[in-house]
Amino acid sequence: MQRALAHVPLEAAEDVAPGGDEPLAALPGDRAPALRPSHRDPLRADDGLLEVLETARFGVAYEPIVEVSTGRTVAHEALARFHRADGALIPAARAFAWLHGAPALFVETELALKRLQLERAPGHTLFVNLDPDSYLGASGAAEQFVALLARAGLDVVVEAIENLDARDAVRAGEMISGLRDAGLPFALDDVGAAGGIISFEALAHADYLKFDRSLVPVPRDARRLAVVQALVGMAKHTGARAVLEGVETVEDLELARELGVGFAQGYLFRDRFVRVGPDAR
Ligand SMILES: [Ca+2]
Ligand SMILES: [Ca+2]
Repeated sequence: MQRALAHVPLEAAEDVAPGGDEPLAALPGDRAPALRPSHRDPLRADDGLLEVLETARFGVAYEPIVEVSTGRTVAHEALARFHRADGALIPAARAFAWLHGAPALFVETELALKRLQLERAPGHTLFVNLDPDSYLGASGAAEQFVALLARAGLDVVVEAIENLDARDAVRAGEMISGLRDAGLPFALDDVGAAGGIISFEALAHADYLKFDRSLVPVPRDARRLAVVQALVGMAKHTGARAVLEGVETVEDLELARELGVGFAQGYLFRDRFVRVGPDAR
């Protein structure tokens, strides 16, 4: 599934606060919070973000997805990075929250981000995050995303970010149908995260289930683990592969093994992170 790791070792934290790396567990990933445009002031929201967007100062953090049984990197997840000219990073979640209020710019930005992520992919299998609000954000956007991702010359898996309310769930469903029609595999992201919505449709057809990092911290709740075990058992029947996110320690990796989860992702593998900055092109 994956060729040799030519780019190892580098790094690419899930997110990096201005000034340094942070462990993955503390960070929300590429998932944009449910911040609505009415809740923000566009002027105050601009802490250099507009300039970053206008000058396309984008980067990518690639996190390895590791096969538990062999320790091999089998794929990477691409995470968007927003670099100010002074070198500081604007947190991705903040940037995406702002972009939700500017749909056309959101689509344009996401297309540029995806192009970069595909172009610089460190391996043959790449997981990319796609938000229904960008997928459906403009007329013709869905077709552009599908064309870009399906013709990438890579094995692309689309991580479907599910949102918080019923209307968003409908949009997520629409995106998942579109991806399936295009033959693009998809991963259900952040399974088990508080506030997530998982439909039977999504569960039945997902190619990957990515279990949310909130599952990992100790003390581990026996009933939640039982739910995960049942989902892993279900995945064996549907043919989906399971990924445990937020793996930070060898004990976390052991948890993945015990649960029968085939793949792991997280800060434990930080020596294999790969980062591409805006000036690397
Ligand atoms: Ca993701
Ligand atoms: Ca995730």
